[in-house]
Amino acid sequence: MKKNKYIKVWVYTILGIALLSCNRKADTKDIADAKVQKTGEFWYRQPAKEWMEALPVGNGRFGAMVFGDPSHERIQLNEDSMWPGGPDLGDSKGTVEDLEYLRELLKEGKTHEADKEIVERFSYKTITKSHQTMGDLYIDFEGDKNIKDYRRSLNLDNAVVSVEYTADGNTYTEKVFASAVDDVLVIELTTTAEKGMDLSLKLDRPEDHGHPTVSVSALPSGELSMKGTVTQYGGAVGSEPHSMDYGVDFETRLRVKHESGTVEADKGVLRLANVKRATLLLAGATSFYHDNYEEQNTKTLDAVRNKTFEELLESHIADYRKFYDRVTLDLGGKELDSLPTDERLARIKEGNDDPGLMAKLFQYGRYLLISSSRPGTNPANLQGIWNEHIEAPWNADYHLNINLQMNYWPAEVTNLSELHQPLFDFGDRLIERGKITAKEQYGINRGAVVHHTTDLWAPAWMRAEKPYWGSWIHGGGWLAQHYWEHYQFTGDTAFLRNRAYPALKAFAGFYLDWLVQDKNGKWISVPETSPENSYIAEDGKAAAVSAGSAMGHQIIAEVLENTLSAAKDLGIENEFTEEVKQKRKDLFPGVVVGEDGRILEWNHPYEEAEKGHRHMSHLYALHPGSKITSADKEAFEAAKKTIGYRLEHGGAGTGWSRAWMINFNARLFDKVSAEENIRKFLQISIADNMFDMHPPFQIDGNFGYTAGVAELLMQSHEGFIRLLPALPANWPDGKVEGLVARGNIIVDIIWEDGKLTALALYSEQARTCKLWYDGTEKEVQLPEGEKVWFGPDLKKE
Ligand code: FUC
Repeated sequence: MKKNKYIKVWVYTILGIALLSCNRKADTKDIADAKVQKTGEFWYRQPAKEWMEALPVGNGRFGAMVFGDPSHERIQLNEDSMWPGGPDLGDSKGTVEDLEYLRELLKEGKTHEADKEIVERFSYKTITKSHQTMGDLYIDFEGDKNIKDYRRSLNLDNAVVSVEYTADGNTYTEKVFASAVDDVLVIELTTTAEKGMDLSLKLDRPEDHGHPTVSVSALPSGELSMKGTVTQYGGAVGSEPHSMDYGVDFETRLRVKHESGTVEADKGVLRLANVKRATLLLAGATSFYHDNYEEQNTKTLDAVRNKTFEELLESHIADYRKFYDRVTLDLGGKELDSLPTDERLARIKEGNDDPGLMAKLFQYGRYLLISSSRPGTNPANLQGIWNEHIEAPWNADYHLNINLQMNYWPAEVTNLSELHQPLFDFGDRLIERGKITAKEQYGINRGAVVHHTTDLWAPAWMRAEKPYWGSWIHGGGWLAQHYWEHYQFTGDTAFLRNRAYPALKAFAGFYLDWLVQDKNGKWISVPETSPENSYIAEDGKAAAVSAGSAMGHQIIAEVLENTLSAAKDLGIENEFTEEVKQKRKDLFPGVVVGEDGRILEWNHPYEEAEKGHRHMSHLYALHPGSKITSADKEAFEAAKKTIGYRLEHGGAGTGWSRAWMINFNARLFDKVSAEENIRKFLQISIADNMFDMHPPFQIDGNFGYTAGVAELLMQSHEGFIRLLPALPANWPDGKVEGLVARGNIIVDIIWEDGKLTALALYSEQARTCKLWYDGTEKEVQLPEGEKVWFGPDLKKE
């Protein structure tokens, strides 16, 4: 791949954009062809039989899974605020005395009692609520069709799902997209058949333990309306049996536009006869966002009344590409694009290579973030927004001991910084609740604590039926990293002042009062756990709660250090920062290398109950933290050993754990393991619709993979830009454009035979920047707002 070829692609790109923006009425084909296709599509020769074969669309808040069934089509609907429960905080659990008691137990070595007491005394009994489906749109086509040449696809360049087939010499099409600009789900059905199509449209929603959850009616306007309240039957742990927990109210509204034929409402079903083309417009709103959510749907649908399908599509694509087009990744392998995606995946499972599909999977992570997290929406949950359940696995909630954070690992480095915003909005709500929890549960008045799971209502309390997974206090400390990194990447000082510093200060404040001094004068965190592992206590039995843990101290160290750096950049120096400095200085170290050369997971060299545990918490400082680098040889080597040991004992078994492993491999410059783990990720953890599987479906692995691929190509956490630090050998030639390095530097890299051939850097501001490639270090000057090219020797071209 030569630079001039690369420039040519850019010229086409610019031409494409110009074409898109010129003021003429475009038709669908024009729009799709207007630009050189970059990533292409996932495609299949058959409809989805299972939900995990269906294809997702979303506008950040509202979306769907499209099955593409030509006879009985199912469009499963989702909205990100479909939760039971409400913003009531409920009773807090635990007191300062309880905390003291627990610390005493640990001092006396009564670990098993501590495990029991922490749950008894602190665990809040209300269960985390489950995110729920918004229901389904069913499209039933009448008559048998002799279907041929069936094709179903998700175009990643345009964010459109398409279905196409012929029957009896006529062509049928379906196109589905979720527009963020117009806030509607759009479905277009067409046929070339002279007599058109006969079909019926039905909205429905699963029951909650036998209780109906919606009522559907045809409105005088000819629209179909599905209304309900999100419920959670069986409510809360410890509540009355059969009680019902009520949550947000919602309405889903369907309007149909059609060419030729007729549309009639018949008892909550819309019947279309002899239509040659129909555009279905769906709006979905809830009381979480709008007091009058029905009126909101009317507004939404009225606003698009006079827009044609082509106009809706055109503005959808332009809006989507604003984000998506910022990054391209070419690893070759286009020749396999003629094979359906499920066949390509099957080939990988048989041991074949497919860098082209690996590149698409990278872009899919970006596609999924654009589709499930937009400014103003809720953050992407364990399933993004895509969930067909009333009670989803792990409630499709927000797990804070890696999962929610992993969702946002690709946000900055893959040039989607704005899409990080929902995490900060949610984080700020958690901080408010976490201040109350800190005060009521632990008697700490100057800070916030957030435990390990939460839901739409942002409770910060401890929910720990089992201590090893629930009694963990660093959900907030880990989130603080994201506030800091957003500032590191963007340099946005207003964000630092108004959002990041207050967040850091809240968690640092909590830690200052939480830490206790051990007999050597070191500040330690008690009680601790190492998610979600246990250790073998002195009596040979597994225990979870401990005095100190590697991850706890690594997170605390990071929060304290970032608080100080933030304060410095803001010119803040006071008693608080002085105390942070002191406690950081005497904090018990988070990275301690044991006698066998591995990093200790707890303060003592305990044996792990699960040696191959999926959580590799004691490597937080390697990734997503940035404390362990090759500059510290001992810790760097110990990290390698720690990973090797986990893997030898069956580690990285779940999708997200494997994705984390790829990020570790990148940070350890281990391209051989990276190649192997990427292959295993696709072989074991990727479903036919390219969703990550824990199993079951969990979207964190998709996002973690995308971040991992970026880290293999470029890193910037060491104060300089490291180029191609761990390029897998099966990606010998390639090109990446638009990655972002800390300091808001846009990085394009071209490589051949595994060697960098050209590099381009762009910065809005004139600045100095340090580069590293293959042992060569160089300081370069970047002019303001101008792309600069460098050769393999890092000299300007
Ligand atoms: C964490 C993990 C589990 C799962 C759950 C949603 O608790 O340990 O593997 O991913 O979150």
